[in-house]
Amino acid sequence: MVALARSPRPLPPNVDDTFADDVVGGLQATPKRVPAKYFYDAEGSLLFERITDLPEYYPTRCEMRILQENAADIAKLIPDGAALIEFGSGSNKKVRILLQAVSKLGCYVPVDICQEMVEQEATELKPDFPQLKVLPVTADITQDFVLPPEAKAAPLRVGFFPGSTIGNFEPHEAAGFLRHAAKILGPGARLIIGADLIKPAEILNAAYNDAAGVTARFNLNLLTRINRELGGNFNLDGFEHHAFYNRERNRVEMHLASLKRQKAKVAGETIEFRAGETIHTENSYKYSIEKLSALARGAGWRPLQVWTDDHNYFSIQAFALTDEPPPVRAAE
Ligand code: AVI
Repeated sequence: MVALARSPRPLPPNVDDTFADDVVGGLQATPKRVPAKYFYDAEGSLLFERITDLPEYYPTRCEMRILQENAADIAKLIPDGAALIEFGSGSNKKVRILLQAVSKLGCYVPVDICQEMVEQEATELKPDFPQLKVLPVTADITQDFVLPPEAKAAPLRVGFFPGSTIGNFEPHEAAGFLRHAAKILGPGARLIIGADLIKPAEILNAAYNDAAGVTARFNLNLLTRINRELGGNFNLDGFEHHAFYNRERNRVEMHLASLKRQKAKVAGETIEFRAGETIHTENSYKYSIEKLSALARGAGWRPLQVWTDDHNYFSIQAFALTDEPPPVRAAE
């Protein structure tokens, strides 16, 4: 993403400057783009929850089924007294399956950028897991953050990163995240990752172009958010949701395509669109088991075990930190 000097733009009060810089910088770049993390305002988070229930969107159902069918096996990787750290925890429905299967967890640390969400989900676990020490942390999982002392003092830390969120990183960012997780979790750590697998294009195209149009609303909500928070004037009728599987790069791309030649103002800047020009809003990479293993190995993780569903649509992959330090890489 282009780093922009902070400009004295006429923004509505309380505007988040990073959001403004990322959006304006992305819309002034060629091709135009906006980082996918900005989908998740309150409305975007609700729409994403609806996506996870859509008949065409298989990942959540497949991952839940893999967790349910293999919970006892997966729980064996989480020894007594261990701290379970969930990266980007969001809703607690997946971790509940693990929590029911582990016997004596030291503590559970959900980490999420949204303080309200992470605290509310932690509170909701209380009635069902009264003995469990839940220590929520509000942090951006891609940045350094400090674990609570109980988690640091635990004999072992196990990371949990479900949902195939790793697929929304560029591959070099995914490798960077795996190295960063190794540093946060420390010696002897284990990591359990949910990752979507490569599969026929028809299934992927349907999953991101649902008949009810919820994914289209999720994508277009980004423009609504920009209009509201950055004083934008996008005409939502002038843009259309486009999603397709890019076979060469093993990723589903989401775009917002301009239906005509038009202009929009964002944070005081005028952005021009050609007819058919798109804003690239998301990549969702699909991995083979081997490719993710190779990425993890490069970050210092040794593959331990893999679980998949009957169709091989989705995978849960477990890794352990090797003793050798991860290879040093140039800054990403
Ligand atoms: C959150 N993430 C893993 C979803 C995905 O499938 O890449 C986001 C999403 N975008 C459109 N539908 C769902």
